Amino acid sequence: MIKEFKRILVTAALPYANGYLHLGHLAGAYLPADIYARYQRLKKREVLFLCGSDEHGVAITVSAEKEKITPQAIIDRYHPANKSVFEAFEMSFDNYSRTSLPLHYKTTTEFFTEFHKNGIVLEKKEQQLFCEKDSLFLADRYVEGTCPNCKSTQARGDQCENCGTWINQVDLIDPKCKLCGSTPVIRETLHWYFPLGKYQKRLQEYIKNADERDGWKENVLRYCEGWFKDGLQDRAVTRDLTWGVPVPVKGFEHKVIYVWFDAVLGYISSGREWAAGKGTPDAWKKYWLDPETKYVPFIGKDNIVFHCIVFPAMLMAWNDSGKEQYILPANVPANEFLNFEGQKFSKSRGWGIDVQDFLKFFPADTIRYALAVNLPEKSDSDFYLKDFQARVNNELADIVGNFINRTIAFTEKNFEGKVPSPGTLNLLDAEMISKIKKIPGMVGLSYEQYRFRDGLMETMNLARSANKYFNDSEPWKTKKSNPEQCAATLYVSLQVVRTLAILLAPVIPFTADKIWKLLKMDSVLYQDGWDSAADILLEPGHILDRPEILIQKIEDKRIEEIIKFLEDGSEKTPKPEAAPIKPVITIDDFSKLDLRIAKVLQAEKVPKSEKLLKLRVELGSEQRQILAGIAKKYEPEDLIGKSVVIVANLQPAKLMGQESQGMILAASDANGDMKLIEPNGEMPAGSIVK
Ligand code: B3M
Ligand code: ZN
Repeated sequence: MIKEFKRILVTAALPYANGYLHLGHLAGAYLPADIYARYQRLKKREVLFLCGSDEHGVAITVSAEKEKITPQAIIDRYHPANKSVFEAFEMSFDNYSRTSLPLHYKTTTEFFTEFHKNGIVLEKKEQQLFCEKDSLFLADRYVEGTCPNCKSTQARGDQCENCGTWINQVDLIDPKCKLCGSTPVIRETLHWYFPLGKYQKRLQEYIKNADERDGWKENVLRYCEGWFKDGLQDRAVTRDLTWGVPVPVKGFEHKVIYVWFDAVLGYISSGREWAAGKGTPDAWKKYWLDPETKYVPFIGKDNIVFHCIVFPAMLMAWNDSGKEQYILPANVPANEFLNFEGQKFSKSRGWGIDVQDFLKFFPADTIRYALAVNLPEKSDSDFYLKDFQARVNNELADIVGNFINRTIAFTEKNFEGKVPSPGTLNLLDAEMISKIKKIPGMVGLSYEQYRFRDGLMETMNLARSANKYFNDSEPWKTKKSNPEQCAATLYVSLQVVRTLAILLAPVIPFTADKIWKLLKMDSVLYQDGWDSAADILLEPGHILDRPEILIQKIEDKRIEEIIKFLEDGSEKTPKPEAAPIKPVITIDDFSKLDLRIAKVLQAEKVPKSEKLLKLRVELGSEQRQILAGIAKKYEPEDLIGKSVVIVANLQPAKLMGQESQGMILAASDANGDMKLIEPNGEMPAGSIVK
C-alpha cells in the first residue's frame, strides 16, 4: 500500500551547462520526472517540480579551456539553450534555476559554514595529482587514467565513467593531465573533508526504511550496497580551482567548494528561487521541510551515489544542527542508460543526437512516446531510428490516432457530431466500460511505482482493445440493422477517447490537449483529473469538434533525411551567437552617447601589455589618444588609415599608465572572436553615428 502524501516534490538532475542535451539525458532523468510530475498533478496533489543548470565544476572549466573562452561564456551559452529545449520538449518544471545565482551561493555557503562551525567537515592534508606544466592540481576531470577497479581507460580523477566507482585520484593507473597530456606528480594540499563514514549506519537504516515504504529499484539498492560493503570514506568537498563557490573559511578563500556539494543543494536553491519569484519567499519550506511531502529526485545511474548517499548525509548533518529539518528522498528511481543505434551516447565522439536537432525533424510528443515505451528502467535500452518510426507509425498513429479519428469521424457522419444516446448496452459495451473503470487505477499504480513503461503499455492496451471493440461491434453495419446498438457503440467509444486523453496526458501532453479539444470539453483536462478517467462523463447530445489527424506518420524520407543529417559529420546545433539582451533603455538614454567616425592616424603596441594598442585618431575637430584591447586580433600597421567608430564623450580613463580619451566599438561573438566596426563606405572623420 502506498502511503498518501500531502505534497510531492520532484527534482530532475541538474544538467551541466557545458553542452546540449541529447536523447539519452531525456530518457535517463527528465522524461520520467515529467511523466511523474504531470501524473501527480492530475491526481490533484500539490506538486513542485524543480530543475536548473549545474554551472560549476571541472565539466565547465574544461569545456571553457577547450574553446579558449571563459567558464562564464560557456554557461551563458548553454543555460539558456538547454532551458529553451526543455520548454520545447514540454518539460513542466515549476522552476528552472542556475547554480551561478547569488541565491545559490548563499545556500551553499550557509551549509558549508554550518558544517565548519559544528566541526562536521575536517581539514586534512592529502596527496593529490599536480601538473607541473600547467601548475595546477588536477581535480576531477582534469585527470584521466585507467580505473584501478575495472581497468577501463576512461576513468577520471573522481569517478570511473565505466563502473561508477569512486576513485582516489592518486590510485589512477597511468594518470595523464587532461590539458597537456603530461604525467602529473604527487603533491600535498589542504582540503576539507566530509566524513561520510560516520553516517554509514544511519544511511543504511534510512535506505532500508525508505525501501520498505516505497519499494526502491533493484539497480539502485545494488549500487548502494556496493558502497556500503566497501565502507564509506571521508570525501574531500573542496577543490584547488577558481571556478565555483569560494570556501567560506579563513585561509581557504582561494579554493572552491566541490561541485557535487553545491549541485545537490541547487535543488533547494531552485525551490527558494521559485518561492521568491511568486512573492511568497517561505513557500519552499512546505516542500523541503514538511514530512508530509514526498521527495523524489529523478536521475541517471551515474548519479546514484550523490543522491542516495552524499545528499542524504549532508541533510542529516544539517538536521543534526537542530535548525530546519529537511526531508530526505523517499525514493531515488535512477534509470540506466539509453544507447543510440547500438552505441553509448558520447559527446566527445560525436555520437548521438541533440534534442534540438531532433525537434527540427519530429514533434516533441512523438519523441516522448518513443522514449517512454523504451525507458532504460531496469537495464540499458536502445534507441534506433527505425524503431522510432515504427513506434510512431504502428502504435501512436495506428492504434491511438486511428481509434480516436474513426470514432470522432463516425460520430460526425452519423450522429451530427453529437454524443449519441446509448439505449441499452450489450455485453461488449459493458466489458469496455468495465475496462474504463479499472484502467486509471492500474496505470496510476505503475506510475506511483516508477514503472512508466508498464503504465504506458497498459494505456496502449486500452487503445488496442478499444479498436477491437469498435471492429467487433461493427457500427457501420448496425447503423442500419440496429441503430440503437450503433449509438451505444459510439457512446462507449467516445468515453474511451476521453479516458485516453487523460491517461496519455503525462506522456504526450500536447496530443492529449488536442484530444481534449476535439471532445470540446468545457473543463480543463487537469481540473477533471486522473481519477475522472474512470468515469462516464460525456453526456448524450454533447457537441464534438470536427475530426482532425492527431498524429502524422513518419515517412521513410524523413528518416533518411535525419540519417543524412547525422552522417554529414558537421557541427550539429550551431552555437548561439549572442549574449542575452540587456534591459530596455529609452531613446533619451541612447541619445546621451556621442558616437563618431574617427580615422586612425597612428597605432602602436603598449609595452608590457598583450592586449592593448595605443591609437591616435582624427575626429575632424580634434585628435584623440585611445587605448583599445585589440592587440590580439590586429597588428598596428593593419589599422592605420582605417575608419572606426568611437564613443567620443566617454570619461577619459588611465590604462597601463596612459590616458585613453574614448572607446572604439567592436563586435564580439560567443567564441571570443572580435572585429572592429567600420562604416560601410567612406565617411569623413567626425561624422555622427546614430
Ligand atoms: N550535473 C551530473 C550530470 O549531468 C550533474 C548532475 C547534478 S544533479 C545535482 O550527470
Ligand atoms: Zn598539464
